[in-house]
Amino acid sequence: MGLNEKIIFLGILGMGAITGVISYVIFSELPPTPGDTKSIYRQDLPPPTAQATTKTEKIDPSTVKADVTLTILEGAATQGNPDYDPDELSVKKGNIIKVENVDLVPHTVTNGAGPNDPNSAKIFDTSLIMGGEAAIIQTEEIDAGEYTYYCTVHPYMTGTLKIE
Ligand SMILES: [Cu+2]
Repeated sequence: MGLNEKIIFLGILGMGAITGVISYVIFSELPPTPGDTKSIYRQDLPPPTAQATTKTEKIDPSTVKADVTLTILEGAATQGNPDYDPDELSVKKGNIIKVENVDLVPHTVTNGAGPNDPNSAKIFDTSLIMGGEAAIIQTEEIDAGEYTYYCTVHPYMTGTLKIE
C-alpha cells in the first residue's frame, strides 16, 4: 500500500467515524416525544371488529361442573406421542367437556381436519390452552355427529369427538 492509499484509507475511516459521531449526537438530541402524533404517516386504527363467535365459551373451567374430561397428555407436542386422551371421545349432546392440558406447552382442541379445512374452528375451538390450564367445550348447540379435531399449534395432533 503506497502512502497516498494509506491517507485515503485513513480518510475514509475518519469520515465514517465523524458520520457516526454526528448521527449519535443528533439522534440523541431528538428523541421521539411520547404522544406526539404530528407525523404525516399517522393513521388512526380501524375500530375493533367483532370477534368471530364460536360455540366454545370463554368461561372459567373451575366454576363449571364438567360431565366429561378430555386430557391433553404430557409430551403431546412431540409428533408421534399420544396426544389426546381419549383419542375418540363420545358424549351426549349438552354435555360439558372439560379440556385439561397437562402438557407444558399450549395446545388447542379445534374442530376440523386441519388448518386448511374451511370449516376449521367453526363448530368448536378452545383456542390456546396454556400448559397446566383447562378450557370448556359446550356441546349444547352442536349437532349430533362425529367431528374430527386437531391442535392448531401441532396439526398432527388429532382426535374425534362424537356427539350422540
Ligand atoms: Cu398442540
